[in-house]
Amino acid sequence: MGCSTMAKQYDVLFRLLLLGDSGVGKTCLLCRFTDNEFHPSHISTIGVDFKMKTLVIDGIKVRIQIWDTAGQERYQTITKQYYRRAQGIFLVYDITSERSFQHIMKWASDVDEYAPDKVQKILVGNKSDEVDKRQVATEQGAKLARAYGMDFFETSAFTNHNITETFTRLAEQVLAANKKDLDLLRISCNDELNLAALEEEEGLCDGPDGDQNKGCWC
Ligand SMILES: Nc1nc2c(ncn2[C@@H]2O[C@H](COP(=O)(O)OP(=O)(O)O)[C@@H](O)[C@H]2O)c(=O)[nH]1
Ligand SMILES: [Mg+2]
Repeated sequence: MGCSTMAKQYDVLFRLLLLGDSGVGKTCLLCRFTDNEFHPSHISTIGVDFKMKTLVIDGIKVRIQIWDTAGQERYQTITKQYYRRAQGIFLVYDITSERSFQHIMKWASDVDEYAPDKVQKILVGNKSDEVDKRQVATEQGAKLARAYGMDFFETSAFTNHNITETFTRLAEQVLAANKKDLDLLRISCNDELNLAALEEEEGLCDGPDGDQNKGCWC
């Protein structure tokens, strides 16, 4: 495997996916995390393809590419391809919607079926600011997460509650799950961390130059 001499903007690139029913706040979570913006009135069927953000975890520059669904979740036309490339998945429900919580089981079974075995998952109960409209108790979310062996956060894209924590936690989990591969690469590349080569060798070239955030339509 080649060790590029070009300086990298990041050490490793991971793909994360936002899954959950339409309207739970996936697009808002993403816009809050990457741009610290909240647009209450945006059209819910319109989403972004993906947005990027770099985090530094244990001294490693982790660039995360977070994929949203642009309304496909409504019509259940999310392709298998979309799952296959994911290293981490957010399973998102809305604490004011019992239905969205029940559907987590369906989303989780799709993940089991289509995503790679070592994919990391995290359960997210969004809209925690909506205290009067709550239909799903915190304990219900925590219990489901325990049953699935996932971490769990309640978030609010509106108030910015737990947003950074949730995205960082999943990125940390993905990093830990891929640590063995990263260490191998690190050895083969001597002193230069060139973990992005992992991605490039898979033919998934999203170079640091070509990965500007796509326009957010929200
Ligand atoms: N109160 C509240 N509303 C939210 C929150 N996140 C999203 N929303 C609203 O929920 C609706 C659906 O959000 P959106 O991000 O489009 O959901 P998506 O279909 O899952 O992408 C919009 O009207 C948002 O303003 C939140 O944390 N709190
Ligand atoms: Mg959306």
